[in-house]
Amino acid sequence: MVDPNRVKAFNKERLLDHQKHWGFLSESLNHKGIDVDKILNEIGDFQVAIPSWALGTGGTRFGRFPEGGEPSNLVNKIKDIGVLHTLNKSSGAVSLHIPWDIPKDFTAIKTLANELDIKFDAVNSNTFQDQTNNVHSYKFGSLSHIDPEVRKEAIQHNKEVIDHGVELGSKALTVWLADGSSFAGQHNFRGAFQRTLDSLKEIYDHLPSDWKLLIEYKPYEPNFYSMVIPDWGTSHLLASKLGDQASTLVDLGHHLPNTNVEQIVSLLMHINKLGGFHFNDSKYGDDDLTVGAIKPYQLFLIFCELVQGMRETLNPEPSWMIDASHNLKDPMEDLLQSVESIKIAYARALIVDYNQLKDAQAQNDVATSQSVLQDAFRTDVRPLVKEAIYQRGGALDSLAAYRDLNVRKKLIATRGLDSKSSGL
Ligand SMILES: [Mn+2]
Repeated sequence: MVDPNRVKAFNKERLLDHQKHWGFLSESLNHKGIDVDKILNEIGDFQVAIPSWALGTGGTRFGRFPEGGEPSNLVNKIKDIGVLHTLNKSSGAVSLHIPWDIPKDFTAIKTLANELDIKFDAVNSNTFQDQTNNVHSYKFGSLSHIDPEVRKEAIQHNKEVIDHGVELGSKALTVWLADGSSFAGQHNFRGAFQRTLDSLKEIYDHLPSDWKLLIEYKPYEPNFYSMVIPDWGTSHLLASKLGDQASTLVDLGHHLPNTNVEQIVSLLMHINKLGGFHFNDSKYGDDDLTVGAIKPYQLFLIFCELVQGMRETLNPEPSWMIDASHNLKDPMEDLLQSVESIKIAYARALIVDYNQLKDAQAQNDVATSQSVLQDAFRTDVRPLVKEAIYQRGGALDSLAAYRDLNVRKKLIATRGLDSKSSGL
C-alpha cells in the first residue's frame, strides 16, 4: 500500500513549479468568467471505475507478456486499485467480472474496499467463454442460443452475477454478448434477436428495483458476419422493450472506424438512455489502447456531449469505466495514464463556452462554432487537473509518483515475478 505521507513528500518537491503554472491558468480562466472552484470540484468528484481485468497485462490471441507481480486474487486486485486511487484520487470504484472475481469472503472484501474508499460499480457477466462448471457450451451463443437449455444456463449465470453484486453493494449489471454468426446463413436474424430479448426479460425481472441493466453493443468480433447486438440502435431497441431500468452502454472501441460516437452519446442522453460508458482508444477496431492515446480530439468532443447532457437532460449519471487492456505497458501505469486522459478531456469540456457556442449555432456561424470548441481543446488544462487531484490529496504527477515509489518492484518482490492476474 502507498503511504499518503510519501505522496505528500513527492508533491512538496513539485509544488512551487505547479503553483506557477496553476496561477497563470486560473487567472486566465477567471478572466474568461469561468467559475474555477466549481469546475475544480467537478473534476475532483469525477471517479472512473477500474475493471478488475485491466490490472494484469492484457493480451492478444497471440500471446501475453506479463510484467510480474500481477494480482492473482480479488484481494490483491482491490489493493492495486487502492494504490491507483491513493495516487490519483480518481479511481474510487471497481468493476468486477464474474466468475473471475467471485469473492470468497464478501464481508472481508467489502471491508477492504471501504478502507480504500473504493465502491463497487457495475458487475459484468461472462457468457463469451465456457467455464469449468458449465453444463452447456456457449460456442454457438448464450442468451440467443437456439437451444433453450443453453439459454437457461446463461440466464441463470446472469442472475447469479446480480446476486453477487447485491451482496457487494453494486447497482448495475453490464451484459455484453459475444453472440452472433461468422457466416451468412448461420443465423436467422429475427430469431436470434427475439430469443435474446426473451432471455434479457428474465434477467431484467431478477433486477432489484434500484438496479440498472446496461446493454453493451459491438459491431464485430468474436463473430465476423453478424453480432446479435451490433449497434446502439439494437441495444436501445432491447432496452426500450425491457423498461426504465435498462439502458445502453457505449464502449468507445465498439464502433466501426470513423463512427460519430459523440452524436450517439448526445442522442442517448437526450432520451435518458445512456447508462454506461467504457473508455479506451483505438486506431482500427476494438484495440483497447490507453484512453486518449490515439484520438484525443474525439474524446474531447464526446466529453462536450457528456457535459452538456449532464447539465441539460434528465439522463442519470452514467457508470464510467475504463475498458482497456494491452500487451506492452505496466498495466497500472497504463491505467494512471488513461484516468489522466479522461480528466483532461473532461476539464477541457468543462471550460467550453456553451453559451457562445449556442449563439454561433443560432447564427449559422460555422467558423465561430468550431473555434469555441478548439479554443477549449487547445488550452493546456493539465494544471487544472493537477490542482483538482492535489486538493483531494493525490499526487501532482501520478505516473511519476508510481515510479518514484517503486510500486511495481515492490509488487514483484511480494508476489513474485510469475504471479498472474486471475481471469486472464
Ligand atoms: Mn466494454
